[in-house]
Amino acid sequence: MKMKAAVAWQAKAPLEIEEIEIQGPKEGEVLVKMVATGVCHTDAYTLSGADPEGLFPSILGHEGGAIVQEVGSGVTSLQPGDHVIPLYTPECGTCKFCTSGKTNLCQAIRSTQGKGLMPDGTSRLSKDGKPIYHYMGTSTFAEYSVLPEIALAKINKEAPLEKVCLLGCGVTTGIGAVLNTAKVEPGATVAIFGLGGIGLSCIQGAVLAKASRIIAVDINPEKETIARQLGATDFLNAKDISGSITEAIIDMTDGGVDYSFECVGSVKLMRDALECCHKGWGESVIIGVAGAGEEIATRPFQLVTGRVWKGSAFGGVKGRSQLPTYVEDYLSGKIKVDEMVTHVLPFEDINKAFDLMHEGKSIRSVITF
Ligand code: NAD
Ligand code: DAO
Ligand code: ZN
Ligand code: ZN
Repeated sequence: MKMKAAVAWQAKAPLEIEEIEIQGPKEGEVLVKMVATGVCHTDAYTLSGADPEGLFPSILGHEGGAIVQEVGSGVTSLQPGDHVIPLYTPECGTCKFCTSGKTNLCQAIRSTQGKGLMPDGTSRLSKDGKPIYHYMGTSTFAEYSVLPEIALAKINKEAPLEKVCLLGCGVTTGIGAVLNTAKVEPGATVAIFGLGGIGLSCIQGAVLAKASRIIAVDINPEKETIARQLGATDFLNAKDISGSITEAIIDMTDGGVDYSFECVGSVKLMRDALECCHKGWGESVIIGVAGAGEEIATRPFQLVTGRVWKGSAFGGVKGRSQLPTYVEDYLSGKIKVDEMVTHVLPFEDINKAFDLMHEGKSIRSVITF
């Protein structure tokens, strides 16, 4: 069938709203109608050309809220009318990764997803007979998308999709990194670098973990208000610090923080985040995605003396089995999502969402269809 989609024809160019073709679901696949999608920095990163996995032309977007329209043969866990959140980190439940109890990184469809294709090695998206790539297995910047059953989390129908779409990436990633990856304990001190949708959600996670001190760092002074509203105890504008940000945080915390989170994608900041951690036990979690080919560095002695460097994808959350609980936590008021939505834009204005992000004016823009 035909649908409207925002096509990324090439890197560094605005998306173009086009009428394209989408094929129905094959075996094990599901057709969903998108109700809303957030725009995450990772979409901008891929569009910038810095993503080594970036493929063009493609339909970007991975923070969706949708309703099941049609299921392919063999699909048993979903039916038309179900409300779902697309998962760029699927959960098959049976692969070596899913059964390890050690990671949320299911690998069942990884090889084809990374090539912009469905598990059978083909695309369901095309324009005038020419294939268009899927993106992160989700492609939410379109009226419809086809996903494998294992890449859809069924959620409570009472949850507003134009809000809980942000649980498809930003909010879950930040909260999960704090609670699942770092496992911050009550009374711990925390530093968070970068206060976009991810970093602000780390603040929420740190509040839920009952951290005693939450130091929020950004270069945009306008982030201070929302950071404090969400529970940050301190705000540092990195541009105002005369010496190094690392020294400033070490001085504020009697030797460094217990946990830090890098939510920008800067390898320089990743080093700062590690080195502002306390000797002997401090742990730093990399969440930001760095540019293609970039590498992190520190003196090995930083690790020899007890600091730990780790990373987190989708907050360590298993999408099908754990994300529905995040939605329930939103409905009960435990998790804040509405506060992240600074702009709601019609699909036709999707490029404005990228402009607002680059200008530092938005936390999350939500696109409605
Ligand atoms: P965003 O653009 O909304 O926010 C980034 C923030 O960082 C902005 O507030 C900006 O002012 C700030 N910043 C920029 N340079 C800085 C500096 N030198 N020091 C301090 N602050 C600085 O981005 P987002 O959507 O919150 O995403 C953040 C990062 O997380 C991106 O790299 C994104 O690709 C990545 N990400 C990772 C995962 C994951 O699972 N690991 C998931 C989603 C996003
Ligand atoms: O399993 O090898 C893998 C890749 C899983 C993808 C995880 C991506 C997380 C970071 C990218 C930012 C997502 C918006
Ligand atoms: Zn994202
Ligand atoms: Zn799996």
